[in-house]
Parts: sequence; C-alpha cells; structure tokens
Amino acid sequence: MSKFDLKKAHFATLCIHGSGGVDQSTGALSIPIYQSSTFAFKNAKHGADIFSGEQEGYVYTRIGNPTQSAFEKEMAFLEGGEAALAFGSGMAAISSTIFSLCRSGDNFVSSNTLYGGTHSLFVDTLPRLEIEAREVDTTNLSEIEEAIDEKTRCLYIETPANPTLMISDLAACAKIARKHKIPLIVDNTFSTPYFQRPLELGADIVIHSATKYIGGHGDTVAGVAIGGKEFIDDLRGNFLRDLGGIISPLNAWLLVRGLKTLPVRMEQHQRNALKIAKFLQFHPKVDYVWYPGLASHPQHEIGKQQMSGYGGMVSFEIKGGRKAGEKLMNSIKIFTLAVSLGDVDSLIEHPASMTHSTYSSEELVKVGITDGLVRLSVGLEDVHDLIDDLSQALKAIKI
Ligand code: LCS
Repeated sequence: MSKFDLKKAHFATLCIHGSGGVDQSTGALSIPIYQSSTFAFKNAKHGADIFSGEQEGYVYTRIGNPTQSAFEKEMAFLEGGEAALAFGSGMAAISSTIFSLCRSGDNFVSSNTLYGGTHSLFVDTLPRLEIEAREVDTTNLSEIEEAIDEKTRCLYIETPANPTLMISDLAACAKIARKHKIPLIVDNTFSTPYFQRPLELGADIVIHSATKYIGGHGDTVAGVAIGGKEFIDDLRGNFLRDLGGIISPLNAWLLVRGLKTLPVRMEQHQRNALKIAKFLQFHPKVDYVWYPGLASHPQHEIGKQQMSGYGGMVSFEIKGGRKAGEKLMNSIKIFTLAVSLGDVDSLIEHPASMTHSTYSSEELVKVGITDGLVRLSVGLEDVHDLIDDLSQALKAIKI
C-alpha cells in the first residue's frame, strides 16, 4: 500500500494515523509497546555511532523509545510544531522546560492563575534555586510588560486558566514576547490542539498535562512539550536524560490510543459542558458561571478569536459559600468527587481546599478562587443524567 502524505492530512486523520500507522515489521495495526529498557547494537561501531550522533537509533529508554517516539511524532503534528518530547507527568514537562531556559539569578513572567502544582513549583520550589517567577494577571497586557526586565527569560501562560477559565490573548502575548526576544510558553491542557493551537498564534513552546484530555480516560499520568527541534533536542539531551522524568512505554501507548478519539471526545465534552453551563447560569442557587463559551465570560470575545471551541471545564460560584459547596459535593451521585480533569467520567472538586490549596488565602482572593467556587470536569455521560444529578444536589442545599 502506498504511503499517505500526513502533511496534507486534516486533524482527525492525524489523530488516527499521525503516530506512524501500521507497524512495518509485523503488520500490527496498533503500535507495539516496546517494553524494553535497553536496545542492542549491531556491532561496536554501530553503538559508538549512535552515541556520537552519526547514526540515529535507540540506546536506552530514559533517552528514547519507539513507543514514546510514536506519541511525540503525533503531538508534534497535532500542535504544528517541529518536534515534541514526552515526560512522566505534566509537572516534569513544565519543570524541565523552565530549567532549560532559566539559570540562577534569572526571572520569568507567568500567569497568576495556574494549576496549583504549577503555582507551587513557581513560588515555592524555584526560588530555592534563585529563579524568580513573576506572577501577574496575564489578561492585562500592561502587567506583563511592566514585569519584564533584562533578566526575564520567558513568558509562561496558562489559558484557559485552571480553575477560573480566564483567557489570555495569545497573539498579543506573543507580540510582547517577540519584542523582548523571549520565548512564549503556553500550557494548552484545557483546550488541547483540537480547540487551540498556540504555535500558530505565535507561541514558541506548548506544554500539556497529557494526563487530561490527551489520554482522556483517567488512567495515565504524563506530560509533553512541543516546540522547535533545537529546543526539544536540548530538552531531551540535557534535561530529560539528566533529570530522568520519563514516560513509560505503556503510558505512551495509552496516549497514542487516547488521541485516536480526541476530536469526537472534545466535541462531546464541549456539547455537554455548554448545556451544563447554561443550566447553572440561571439556577437560583448559583451566583456566577465561568465558562468561556458563555457571552457573559469576561474574555469570551478573545476566546472566540483564538479557540475553535471552549472545552469541557465549567466552574461556578455557589450561593452560600464553602458550606453550600460541601453539601453539593456530598450530595452528588454521578459526578465523582475527585481532582484531575479531562476524563470520560465527570468529576467535581473544590479548588480552594484541593487543587489550589497551594495558594495562600491572600493569593486565592487575588485570583478569584473563592470558597464558593466549584469546578466541574464535564465528562461524556448523557447530559440529561448530569443535569438531573446537579439539580438534585443543588436542591439538597438549604440556604
Ligand atoms: N497544567 C495544568 C493546566 C493542569 O491542570 C495540571 C494538573 C498540570 C499542568 C500538571 O500535570 P500533571 O503533572 O498532573 O500531569 N492538574 C490537575 C488538576 O486540576 N487536578 O489534579 C491535577
């Protein structure tokens, strides 16, 4: 069979064929899981040539593995980047990327609304290495400009942000980064490349917690960085090799499998999320709904320009604060009370006491993560059942 030119393929075709298709040596339709720590050389010269870079080949799974490569190749296609590198978690991808760009004495500018683990890395751990994260409201471009100085090495944006779904204007952020000759890094976990392609908007590096929509089934922790070949080669050759935050071949395979259904999953996550956001928007026990697809979202217009869809995450402010939120979470039946997101199962959690408990009380107030904020990761169950479930749990709250 002649080979299809993947460069001409549309997104859904790449999701199925982008990892390389049928295994040429065995005919296996599904890419083999190369569960091997090491790879034999044909002879001494072959080994030495691979080590010196004169020949391509696999050496040791901490440095590269064919199942990992299949996932990386596919992610590079989907994000429109030259190359990609898989990691054992989203946090490994984020920390390795920052280590590759910043040295002691440097700073970088980042969104102030971030996944709580990223915030903790930025404000608790990196200062120990004398790397300063300057967290600002990146929906306000002048705050970004004011924070940049001659020691700033990159701009880090999470959009839509976890958990308030604030949207930063990526084309405008890229313009600022270019002006100051620093790379723009975008955490694209919430949108996935199906709804948002930051590299096309001027970003230099994209990061995912692949644990979420990329895997999609709540069974794998993983991360990935996508960018220029030179940057990814440095990341692999120095930071992955030396820090060792690698993905296992089995997990890489689970992600390749997950990606095959990414477009249909994302469409359905979004359809369900929009219906739930609209149901909550006019519910008497709800104060406010944060969903980028609603016209009431403060950056709805920017979202419309830079995203082709709004995803499956919905946050809302419940009347009656923490106590009402606890009652809701204890009364819910189909949604699972759990952190993480992007799974086929619907999940519910309380950011202030769970995913974002790494923020101080002052920081929580500043970024709008209130005690009454509840976050939903809307899954793929029938939306009528999800709305009925939320309805009965809201009814159980006495305010
Ligand atoms: N980036 C975003 C936007 C995230 O939401 C997370 C994890 C990470 C990076 C880190 O990825 P990991 O190392 O977990 O693969 N977010 C989580 C959350 O909201 N609940 O549990 C984990």
